[in-house]
Amino acid sequence: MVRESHVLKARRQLWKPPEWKLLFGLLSFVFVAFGTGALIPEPEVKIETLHKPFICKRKTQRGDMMLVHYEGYFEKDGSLFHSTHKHNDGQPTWFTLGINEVIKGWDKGLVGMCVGEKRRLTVPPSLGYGKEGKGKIPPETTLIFNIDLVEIRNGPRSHESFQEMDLNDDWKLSKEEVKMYLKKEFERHGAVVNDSHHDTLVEDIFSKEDEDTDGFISAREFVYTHDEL
Ligand SMILES: [Ca+2]
Ligand SMILES: [Ca+2]
Repeated sequence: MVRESHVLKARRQLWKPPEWKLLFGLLSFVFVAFGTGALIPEPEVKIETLHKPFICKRKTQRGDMMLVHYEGYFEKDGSLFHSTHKHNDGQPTWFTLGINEVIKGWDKGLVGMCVGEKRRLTVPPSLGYGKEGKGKIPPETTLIFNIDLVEIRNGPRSHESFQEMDLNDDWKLSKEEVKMYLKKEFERHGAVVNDSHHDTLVEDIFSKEDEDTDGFISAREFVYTHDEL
């Protein structure tokens, strides 16, 4: 789950929901680190490739946005609990890979996937909805997903986004570069924010992303910081 800082919470209160929604993708790299891994090895997600397209120009990596159709079943009795074909007005759904936006089983099981590929994931409870369950999902439930990848786009944490932000191509982001990018994005979405707001936001981003506190966000810090793997 993405946790908001107090600054982001303040932003959300200032802006109307549609603007917030647009900005959410951009700001999703502002999230808090999770603790170090557990001592007991986690059960893995089982990945089966049901269909692999002949041509594959690009494979998914962490930070990419993925558009998928999927069906979710309970392993126990094989019953369907969700289908984008049936429940989502028949529309596929977007998410960003590898940033805890979706269950861990998806973040782990949908890397290296091609457009047109179909996978079946068997997700143990610890990589799904855990001991608590959620909504229709009872506690301690193993889930099976059939997932079709429809489209890949550059996400906010992709190398492509990094390159766009890194104006002088030195493979690290200065505060000025991050500020320029935010300003451009805010303007593009029609949000009016004054300079001091940008500064606060930049400071907030650096406090979380600049792990070695050298005053720059390196490519590694940008793409991989706070990933659990
Ligand atoms: Ca730079
Ligand atoms: Ca750094």
